[in-house]
Amino acid sequence: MNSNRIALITGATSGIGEATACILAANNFKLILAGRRSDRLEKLTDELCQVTEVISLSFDVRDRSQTAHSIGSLQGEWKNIDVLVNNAGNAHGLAPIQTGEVEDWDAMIDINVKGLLYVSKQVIPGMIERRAGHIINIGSIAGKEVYPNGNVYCASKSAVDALTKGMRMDLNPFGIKVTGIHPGMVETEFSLVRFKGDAERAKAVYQGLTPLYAEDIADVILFAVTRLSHVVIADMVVLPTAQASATVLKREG
Ligand code: NDP
Ligand code: 8X3
Repeated sequence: MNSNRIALITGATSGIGEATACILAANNFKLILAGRRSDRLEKLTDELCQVTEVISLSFDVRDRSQTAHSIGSLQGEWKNIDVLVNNAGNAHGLAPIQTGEVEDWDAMIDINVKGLLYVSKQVIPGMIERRAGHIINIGSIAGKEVYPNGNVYCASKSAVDALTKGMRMDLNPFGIKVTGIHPGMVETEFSLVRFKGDAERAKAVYQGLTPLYAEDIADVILFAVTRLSHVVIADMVVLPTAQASATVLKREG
């Protein structure tokens, strides 16, 4: 079922994307790794080449023509993407709407929403032609619930949730599976990016509780992409045990 399928993973240079690359490689997927940081892409490609066939594409999902050019440059069998993991994304800032930075808003809408659309636009036609494929969109608990100061990030992930449902409907005639995976708190570079490199503030997010780790979400992604062909995991919210909702957390100490 999972032998030699080709998966394109965006945001493969760290966190959930990198962990997903590792687990899919170990499960016989061939990989196309994407992200902006080419040094990390090269390093991961070298590592995973020992396990499976891997190529990488370095592009910024905010740039529509770069995205089209990069994915359009795939040759031969690499054009036949079976699984697309739309994972690239981040939060930028955590501020009330009245003081939020417009640059942060642009980044979140451009990467989390428009970037996901630009990548999907390149991959969907081949899936339609082959009447097969699986798109995994990484949303967030923030797309299911709004929390104070989360405003635009929550809106961007709410858009991912809506797009996931819309894709599932529109691609239904072609036998294409669409899955939304919505993690709660996962300890990655996410908070470091959100707080613009402030390591102390980022560390405090996970203080006093056991968060999810990138491998936990990768595990769920593997589960979703290895169901039988008549089964689609439509939607999953995955939280650490210490988290009951976007705002209810059990911290020790
Ligand atoms: P990381 O910061 O570790 O990873 C983010 C990835 O996105 C990086 O590989 C980065 O690669 C890529 N990326 C960011 N901007 C761009 C861009 N403009 N073009 C191309 N790639 C880009 O965070 P996570 O692994 O935690 O995040 C992965 C996804 O999971 C995101 O969509 C995030 O919103 C979501 N999520 C995370 C949660 C968490 O608590 N960590 C919870 C819920 C959802 P590069 O910089 O090399 O381009
Ligand atoms: C990341 C989880 O709660 O920080 O999407 O928004 S949260």
